[in-house]
Amino acid sequence: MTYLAKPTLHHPSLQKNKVGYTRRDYEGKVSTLCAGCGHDSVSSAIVQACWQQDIAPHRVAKLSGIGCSSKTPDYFLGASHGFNTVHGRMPSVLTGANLANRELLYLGISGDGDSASIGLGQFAHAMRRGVRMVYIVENNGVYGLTKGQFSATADRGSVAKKGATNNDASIDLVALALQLGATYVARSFSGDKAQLVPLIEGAIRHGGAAFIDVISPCVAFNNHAGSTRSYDHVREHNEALNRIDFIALAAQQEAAGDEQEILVPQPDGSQMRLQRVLTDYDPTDRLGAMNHLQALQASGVIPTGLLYVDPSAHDMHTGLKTVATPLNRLAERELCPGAAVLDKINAGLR
Ligand SMILES: Cc1ncc(C[n+]2csc(CCOP(=O)(O)OP(=O)(O)O)c2C)c(N)n1
Ligand code: SF4
Ligand SMILES: [Mg+2]
Repeated sequence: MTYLAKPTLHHPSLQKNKVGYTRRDYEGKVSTLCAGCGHDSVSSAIVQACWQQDIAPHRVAKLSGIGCSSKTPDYFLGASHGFNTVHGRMPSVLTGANLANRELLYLGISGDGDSASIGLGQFAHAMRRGVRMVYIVENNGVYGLTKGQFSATADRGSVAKKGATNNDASIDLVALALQLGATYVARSFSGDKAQLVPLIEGAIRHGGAAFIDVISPCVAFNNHAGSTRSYDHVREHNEALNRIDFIALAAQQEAAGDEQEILVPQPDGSQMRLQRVLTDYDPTDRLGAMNHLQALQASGVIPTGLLYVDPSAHDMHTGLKTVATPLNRLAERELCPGAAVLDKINAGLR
């Protein structure tokens, strides 16, 4: 039942982060998802990442669509702003909120049905506009909430719980995000928190559109033999390309230790250390990444890790030249500067 709140009493000795909050302060209500659902592990990774990144909970806006995945914002960051939108419409509502106030951290939580079917157009435009956000798709290959129909990300040839085979080609959201211009693109697995938490942290720090496709098994409808989104299948075929670590803000920028290490500058002046696992993979080369991923996927591998990052990314506001101050802090004089200013704008458009 979604109204179940967790006890708010904290043990006084719980460790606090730099902004004075314990990890418990980032939790939400008690989850009502099926026991073992991958989505709960993603929620827990979000809690961990926000706490470790010292983000004050009230500085976060979490938005979602419809689905089991889209229910999860109720289960983390209970003290943050939240908006559960219509099915597939999270990206446009998030874009509008971001335009009104760019000072918040925007977390967009969606499912493969929500983003790859009804919301595909919305997903595409949020990526190409470079909306600064952490966009997470909890990808289980099915519509979990409506009892397990194949979603558009289900692999061709994969078999449903009741035995039907999926004959349709699948939509690869990572390939789409790369093609559409997202500047931080990653894939992970809900069962690998050690990989997922730093990927979310990297996305939080990123200066543009960050997309993470998290394979998040549905234990009720898509965790059987023949499924390519089951825990067993993903554990067997998952291949990490790299591992992320962060180097705190230092007076002097560090140099890469060896050729296995790539240092990616962050908007706050710190550096992200990427430890390559696959030696010839360069995550700063968009075209190379697209080719490499296609080749790996064709051989049955599920490549995970930070697949692409543009260290010099900028967001939608840069292109639109919008005012930096959140709209709710502008006074009437700034919002309605008068007829003379309007005349000048009109004259400039003639
Ligand atoms: C406009 C509209 N169409 C269809 C539905 C029915 N519906 C609810 S959730 C859902 C799909 C959810 O799948 P996904 O986004 O993958 O989330 P999951 O439950 O798998 O986490 C659908 C089709 C709806 N709620 N609204
Ligand atoms: S139906 Fe599937 S996606 Fe929904 S809560 Fe249960 S396991 Fe998770
Ligand atoms: Mg789904």
